[in-house]
Amino acid sequence: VEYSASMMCANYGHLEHEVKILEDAGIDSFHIDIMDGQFVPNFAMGLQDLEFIRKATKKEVEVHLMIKKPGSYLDLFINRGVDTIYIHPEADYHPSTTLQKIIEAGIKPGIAINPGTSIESILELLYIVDKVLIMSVNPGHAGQIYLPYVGQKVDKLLAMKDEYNIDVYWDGACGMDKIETFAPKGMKGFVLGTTVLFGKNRSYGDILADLRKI
Ligand code: S6P
Ligand code: MG
Repeated sequence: VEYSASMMCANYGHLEHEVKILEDAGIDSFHIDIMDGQFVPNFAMGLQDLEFIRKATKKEVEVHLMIKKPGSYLDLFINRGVDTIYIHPEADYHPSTTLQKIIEAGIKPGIAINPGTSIESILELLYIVDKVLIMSVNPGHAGQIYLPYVGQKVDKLLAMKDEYNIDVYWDGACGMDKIETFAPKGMKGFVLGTTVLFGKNRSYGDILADLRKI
């Protein structure tokens, strides 16, 4: 199971230190949430943050674009050493073209699926992408509560992962209970934010060690 740190939840006063201690704690990758105030009602993380974190670590960096028309802004994100780019299909007129461009840039393509978006509506895209980020909260903010109706859809997608050759990842309100439930069902990885990793009175190392026991 892979664990990714949702860096919008990190302590920005000591960002370099945060990256370092997350690495030492054994985090697998860094998750960068980019929000444009249009596709989602919030602003988060910018290119400078991405650049800073990219330079600070050799681990994988994944970019989660919560922006309108991601295809129009792709040039800003390729050639920055990122490993994965997730787009939201609803945000793009031609998500397949955008995903193709991501592939041509040598980056792993991914789609993020909102709680209210059906798998049926993005079925064809599953043939294009390697990774699917399933959202268990509406995108826009950290620290939200889990939307239980997403559970059924998660099960459905996990049952399809071998046929479509995709890896499924979880984003939003990820706690120990979700990992215990969905890792055995084949969830490849989890994005960790305020629910389980950040702002606790325990070290990242202790928390990740507990998660690794699952
Ligand atoms: C949500 C964003 C996520 C959050 C993550 C935070 O719009 O895409 O990556 O940062 O969910 O985790 P938590 O545990 O605070 O929900
Ligand atoms: Mg995210």
